Amino acid sequence: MKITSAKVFVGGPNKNYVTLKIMTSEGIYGVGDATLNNRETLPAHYLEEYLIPCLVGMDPRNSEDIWQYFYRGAYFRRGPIAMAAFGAIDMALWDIKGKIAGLPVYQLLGGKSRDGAMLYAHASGNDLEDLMDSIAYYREQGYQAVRVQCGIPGMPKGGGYAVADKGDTQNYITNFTGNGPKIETWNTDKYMRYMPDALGEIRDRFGWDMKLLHDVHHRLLPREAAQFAKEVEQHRLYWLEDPTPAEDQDALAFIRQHSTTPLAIGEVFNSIYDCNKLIQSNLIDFIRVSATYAGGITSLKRIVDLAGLHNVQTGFHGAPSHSPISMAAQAHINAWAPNFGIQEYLVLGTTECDALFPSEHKAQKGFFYVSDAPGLGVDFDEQEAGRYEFKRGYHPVARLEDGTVWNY
Ligand code: KDG
Ligand code: MG
Repeated sequence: MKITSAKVFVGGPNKNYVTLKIMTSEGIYGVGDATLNNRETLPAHYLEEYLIPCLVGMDPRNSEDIWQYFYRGAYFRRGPIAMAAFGAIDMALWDIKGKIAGLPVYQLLGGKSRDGAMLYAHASGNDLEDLMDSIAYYREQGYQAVRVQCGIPGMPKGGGYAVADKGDTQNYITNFTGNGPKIETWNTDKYMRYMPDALGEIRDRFGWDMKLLHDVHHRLLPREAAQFAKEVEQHRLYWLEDPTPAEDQDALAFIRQHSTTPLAIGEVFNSIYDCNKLIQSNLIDFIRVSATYAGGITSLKRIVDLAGLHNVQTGFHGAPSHSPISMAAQAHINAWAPNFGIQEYLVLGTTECDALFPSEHKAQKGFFYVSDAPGLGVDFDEQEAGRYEFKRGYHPVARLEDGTVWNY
């Protein structure tokens, strides 16, 4: 069995999804996702110009060897562009492997450890009341876990940390204004004064059964994050996400010394080496990597196994920054992983997205039920893809009130 050709498509409903399709001599094909949010053309070019020419003629069943060949062969290792490109190839090869075996990918990983995987939704609002309505809406839909973000009084409305993620599309294309990204203003003092009590009010309104998650989006300094984590301990968050920028991993040790609020990190990580120290030193509780940015199923499974050794649970990234193919790859790992925690969920469910990526996977009442179709269980409709073209988009950039650039 040989790989005969591969194609890359860029585009989608309100998102530039980067989709790889690998064809084989037996007529079986596999699909993978290389959507690097707001830098989408880069993994697409990497695939087209460097990787696909090497792939043609390889045996698609040797997914581990192919992963190592590209990872070590690049010489310059890691990085989100390369890892997204390798990730797409790896997902497509697992898809092919499952189709050859006639089995869903979770069976190749070790079978099911659970029926449905718990999801969390993004509840958000321009102010606290608006956020309360959003939480109530998701609770009515059956969700038992929500990420809660709201606008902060005295800060401009629509801050990315609060509401850019509202809705199902997370349409970063609209953040493109004139020559570049939208600018958002951030004020740590106002946030620190407001948010802990707001979390308390949410807890009072919705009780202890609702799992509450909160994402600081890398905005605090270590001492501020430690103080925040200590103050919100009483509200028993399911997790506090990205309290500080993850490059400074020692900051997590400092936060840990002051609080037992569970910490979730890793949506910007792209390899096991980014997670290694945090996991082995028990500095985090949830690992937030994704199949796309962290190099596919082969690489993600290694991270999950390492995490399991140290009682760290999974909480994979699931914003629509990457496509339903990546979500499907994660769904198979979620079905199997003994240390599964929770899955972020916003991707599937829009009519256009479902038409582009048809699948039998189901999100129902706050749980994700993986399809039993062979392979990843998600397809890619090339004809439908013809409706879309690449549109440049940016993440917003955050600045303090005096103009200083801050962490988005
Ligand atoms: O591309 C960046 C987004 O995926 C990110 O802003 C979403 O923080 C995020 C989250 O937790 O989903
Ligand atoms: Mg996040």
